[in-house]
Amino acid sequence: MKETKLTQELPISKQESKLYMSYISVAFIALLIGGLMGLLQVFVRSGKFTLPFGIDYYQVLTVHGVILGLVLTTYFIIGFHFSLMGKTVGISLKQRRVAWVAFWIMVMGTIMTATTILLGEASVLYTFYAPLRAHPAFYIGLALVIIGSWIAGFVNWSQLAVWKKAHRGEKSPLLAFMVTINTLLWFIASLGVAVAVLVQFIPWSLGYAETINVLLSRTLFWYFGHPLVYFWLLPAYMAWYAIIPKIIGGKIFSDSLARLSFVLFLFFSIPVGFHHQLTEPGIDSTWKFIQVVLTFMVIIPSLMTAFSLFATFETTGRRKGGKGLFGWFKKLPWKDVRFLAPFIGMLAFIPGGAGGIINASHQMNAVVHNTIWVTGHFHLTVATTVMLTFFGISYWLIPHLRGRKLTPKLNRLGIIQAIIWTVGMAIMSGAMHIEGLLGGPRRSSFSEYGGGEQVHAWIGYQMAQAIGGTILFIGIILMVFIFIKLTFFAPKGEEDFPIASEEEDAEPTPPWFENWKLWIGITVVLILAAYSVPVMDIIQHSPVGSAPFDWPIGR
Ligand code: HAS
Repeated sequence: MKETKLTQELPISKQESKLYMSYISVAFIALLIGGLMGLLQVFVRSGKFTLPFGIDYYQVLTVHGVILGLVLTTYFIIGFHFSLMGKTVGISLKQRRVAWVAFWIMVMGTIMTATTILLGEASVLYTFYAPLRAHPAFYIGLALVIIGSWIAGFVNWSQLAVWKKAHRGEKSPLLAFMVTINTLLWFIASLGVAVAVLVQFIPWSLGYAETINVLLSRTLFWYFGHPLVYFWLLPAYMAWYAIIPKIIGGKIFSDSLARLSFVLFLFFSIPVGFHHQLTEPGIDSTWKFIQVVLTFMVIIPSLMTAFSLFATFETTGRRKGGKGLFGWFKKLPWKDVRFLAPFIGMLAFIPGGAGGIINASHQMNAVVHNTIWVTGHFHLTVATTVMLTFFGISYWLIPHLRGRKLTPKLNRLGIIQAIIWTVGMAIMSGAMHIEGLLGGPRRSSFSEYGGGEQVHAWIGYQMAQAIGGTILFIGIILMVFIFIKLTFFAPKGEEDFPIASEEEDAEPTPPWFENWKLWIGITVVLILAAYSVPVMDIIQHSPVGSAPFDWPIGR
């Protein structure tokens, strides 16, 4: 197989920039709205604040989860995917038009879903667990968002296919390969939630079905829900593997290792949803055990990533003259926010990942499940590791797309933003972890639980969460300010789109990495092996389904 330059770079036209920026702008609007909801939540949970105008806590919590967990992430990721594909394999006029169709379908779906939540007709949280029922427009809106995201993924696949036709026998650019894996993962995973929404939730919420199979709906949700977290994580890994080395003046440690870790994510991120259902009755413990084993397999590509990044950092630091055991560390560009923000994200993933391993361990899950520990876990992983990396990407991507420069002043402001985020999140997420270990529940408004003894131990940590949450909200305001500056007001100029090349002495990438049929085949076999029997069992042996509950109960 011929080796192509890893840094194959194509110019991005104004029309393309407009498309990519549209996706990314929705993400930043979502950040502001979702962040404000987060602030209200921590205030309510401190016990010192009640929501005005009869606004319901669970309505606010639903906006927070849906808009940050589903809207912000999906739009930013699709905008980032398109930029990477546009830069490495190109986009045709027709593909761009279809990408706009995807965007508007997603926007329509988002508006439908958001309206139902704001009208108080869908306070069902982002997991929309049955038997809580939302207005049908909530589910229809979600289905539209998913359909739009599929269309965007199909465009990405066709972009790679066109490139491959024109470059027969060459390996695909690393970033295009990674985007293809992530869109495949998303498509296969979201089939589960699409089936739940179309076959179960929509007919049930419209009144065509009287009851719903609760266990089946949750199983289909988590079939989607866990790979969802890797759909968030992999774009961060794309930046860690292929962008950060260029920013620090280094090279990619190994193209093959990076591809292998992405392929392993495709295999192991989907057949593991039961680790979210370890306390759920109705699923045989053998199948839970099998999926826990597979969960431990999905840790391996993250450990490979950690190893590869350490290697890149050390090699680059030493090349720059770093001496001794840790001298290389000082040579990293600490004053460059494009590096610092994602680096803090990497550091946060060390305790974040360790927390995940605790969650996945069956016995320990019994201690933390449904406590606010889990909320602490995902604020470290998605809200710190992933978000700080997305911010790090924004500092070069937005000026690149807008034909502007990241000025030293904005760089400094970005560093302050990253520090504020780190301090706020350390306080908030730390307090959540500890309160969770003391039994504090998640997904719940403030309550004194009839003056129970245990509750006293939680109050101090809930206050700490309010303090951490307030600091974080300041971080959000600052980030939105930087986004506006970078988009509209930063001086005109050219900002680099930093794509790294591989170390010269790395082994060539084996051709079998392009064997997509093999990767998809193994993924499907693993999914069928982990899910067929338990899902049949759930369908055949579930108790009678549940009638709907509307929130507030008795409405
Ligand atoms: Fe998780 C619950 C298990 C990773 C997000 N997780 C959640 C929920 C979310 C979430 C949103 O098994 C809540 C869902 C809900 O609403 O109920 N999680 C794991 C495991 C991992 C993991 C095993 N989670 C993530 C990531 C997320 C995320 C990533 C978002 C992006 N999680 C669980 C389980 C639950 C759960 C259970 C259910 C709990 C329950 O009972 O409800 C693993 O993927 C983690 C592996 C990661 C590592 C870390 C590798 C470290 C790296 C950094 C290297 C640092 C460097 C810095 C290089 C092993 C790669 C260099 C430093 C120098 C000094 C130079």
